[in-house]
Amino acid sequence: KYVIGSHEGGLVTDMPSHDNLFLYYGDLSDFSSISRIITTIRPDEVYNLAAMSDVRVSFDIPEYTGDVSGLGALRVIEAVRQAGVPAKIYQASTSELYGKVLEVPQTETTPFNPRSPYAIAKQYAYWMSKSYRDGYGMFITNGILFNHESPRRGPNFVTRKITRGAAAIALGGDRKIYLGNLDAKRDWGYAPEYVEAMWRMLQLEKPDDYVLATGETHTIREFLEEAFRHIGKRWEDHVEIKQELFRPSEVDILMGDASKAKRDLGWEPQTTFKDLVKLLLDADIELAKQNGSGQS
Ligand code: F7E
Repeated sequence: KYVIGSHEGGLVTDMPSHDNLFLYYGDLSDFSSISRIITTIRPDEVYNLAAMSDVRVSFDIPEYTGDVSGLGALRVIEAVRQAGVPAKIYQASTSELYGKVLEVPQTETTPFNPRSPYAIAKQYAYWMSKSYRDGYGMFITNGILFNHESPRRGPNFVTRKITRGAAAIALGGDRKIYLGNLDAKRDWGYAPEYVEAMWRMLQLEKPDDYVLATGETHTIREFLEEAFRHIGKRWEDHVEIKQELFRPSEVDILMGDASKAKRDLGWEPQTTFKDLVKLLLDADIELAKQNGSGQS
């Protein structure tokens, strides 16, 4: 619900602020709030990273997801257009657009085949971005990001769910981790590297769309194996499968080819799968220690 800007007007007063960072209250489902912020700040760059981003939850609240993740993007773009601000816009597109994939690996030219209300909302946002770029000549770029993880990942996503659980177990907690489909394959990268590439996209002369991915794919089971290898335990002793955590329709395999980003942005991911699992796990072990052993 907060929009970050670099201008003091309309500041949210109950949030901590920093010398060059100001927070405004806004809501993607409310055009007037977005429009007011854009008109007040007159930004040079807009990064629309807001969404109802939990794919499984999008099956429970499809209408809300369409409103925020789909129409919400249109509200941002339209607010910029109406304000007449020459802002460059980054739209957070997603590998979920590929859905039941029609090609492996996926590139910027792979056809979309979305399988969830989340992915369909994001497809609307993707095409709106393209349409305003072509129709109005606006600088709008779609970053088609494959899964990007960090210690800040919400605990409802699979990587964090596993590393939080494994950290608690490592510190002696008697804990079960409840999971759904372990066979799905994901291309997981390290989020800060992806954010650097988002910024690079907006420094280009001409807007375009870019896949950001590592080019490697691993099952959820492999993630579990790697995390539990670090703590010297067997994941099979701590994981229980729950039917309700399966999705009505699954995206089975995601694996991206980021050659275009390498060519135009000079971007290449640095963090390997093994490094990523270790980094996420170490952060959760540290957090669990601070919160008291096994309590994270
Ligand atoms: O699921 C499987 C699940 O929720 C990954 C979002 O940021 O990345 C993210 O979407 C896989 C799926 O992420 C559990 O079925 C098994 O196959 O961590 P996730 P996601 O759906 O890939 C894309 C790029 C986005 O754009 C999204 O906004 O893991 N899985 N068991 C599970 N997943 C969850 N969450 N919880 C489980 O218990």
